[in-house]
Amino acid sequence: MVTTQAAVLRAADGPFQIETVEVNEPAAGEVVVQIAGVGICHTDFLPRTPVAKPPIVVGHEGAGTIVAVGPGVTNRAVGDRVILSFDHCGQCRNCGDGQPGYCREFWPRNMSGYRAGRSTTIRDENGEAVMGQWFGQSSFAEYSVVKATNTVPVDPSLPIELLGPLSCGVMTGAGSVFNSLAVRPGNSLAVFGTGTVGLSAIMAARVAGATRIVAVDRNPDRLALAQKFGATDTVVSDSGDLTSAIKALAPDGLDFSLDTTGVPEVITAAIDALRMRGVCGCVGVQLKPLVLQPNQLALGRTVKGILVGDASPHQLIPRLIELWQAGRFPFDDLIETFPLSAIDAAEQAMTSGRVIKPVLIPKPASSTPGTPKFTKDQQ
Ligand code: CXF
Ligand code: ZN
Repeated sequence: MVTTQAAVLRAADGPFQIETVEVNEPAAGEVVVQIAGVGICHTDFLPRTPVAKPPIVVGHEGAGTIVAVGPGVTNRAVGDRVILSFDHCGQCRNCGDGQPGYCREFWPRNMSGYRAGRSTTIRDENGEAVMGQWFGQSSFAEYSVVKATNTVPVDPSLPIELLGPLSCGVMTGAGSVFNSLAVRPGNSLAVFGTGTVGLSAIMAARVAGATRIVAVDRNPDRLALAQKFGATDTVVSDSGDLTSAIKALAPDGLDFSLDTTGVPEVITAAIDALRMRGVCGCVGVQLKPLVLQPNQLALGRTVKGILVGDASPHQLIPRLIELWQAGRFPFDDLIETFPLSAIDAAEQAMTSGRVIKPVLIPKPASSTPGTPKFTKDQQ
């Protein structure tokens, strides 16, 4: 085990607490990563709902340097820079189809906080189990135990501390445009909600050659940002009837729409924004029932649910990095960094809308990864 710091959520409505915890040495097929930076995603707040019970270490957009490898790991080595991705079984039909986001074990492997078999990787100072496998990584910590297969290697010259969001929010938005909707040159698209997922979708739509990209949000500042990333038109969503505002821009409707909000009324407007045979992608986490109006789908329209942008992280993340290096996908403009110890302020900055993508830095950039001192695991 290695003794280290982690942000532990002990109560659904409480603050995160920076605690000294013990992280296991890696088991077969696992590696230990010293986290250089980890993005906060709204899904990390699901343990504030009845989804996963505290105590838990969340965090699922981690990136850092491998400091230990477990038995049987041959394709990763100490010193490798990696982005951490979600867990999947690798055996089921959808994993075999290159769609790990639809793994039949996605929910227990990623949302329970435990490894398959319910063992944990983190214990607190009293030796009590803390859920340590949130999305297979629990990376709001200095060290994360993760399966080698869930790590995506990256060039060591890149700013690793900023790359974690590529594995969830950014990949979800970009993948929705490239994979799920398959936007082509000349297409038109409306994106509802301009957080990380929506803005990444807008950047991807510009890359894909969409000629009309309508950004919709309540926040005019966000819409200004959306224009910077490629939106050609903007609609303030609480300034009246959304459907009429979009119809005024595109009377025949748009080829595609993408809802990132999960709000049923917004999804309804996203469907209404479509032309005949248009496709609406729903990537927002929907907490209430969606009620469709008579004939809303009758025009040959499709409504499609999307998880993690229908993406394989090993394929899409390297492509996004190439686009970023070419100056065509400036996802790092969405990021503001915070020390891990300022996690509550970072959460507040995100939920208030001031910051789009907070990234937590567990240790100052000057501290170079070292070999952690593992003592014998008691499990
Ligand atoms: C999540 C969204 C809710 C279902 C599981 C995947 N994506 C990223 O946070
Ligand atoms: Zn996420």
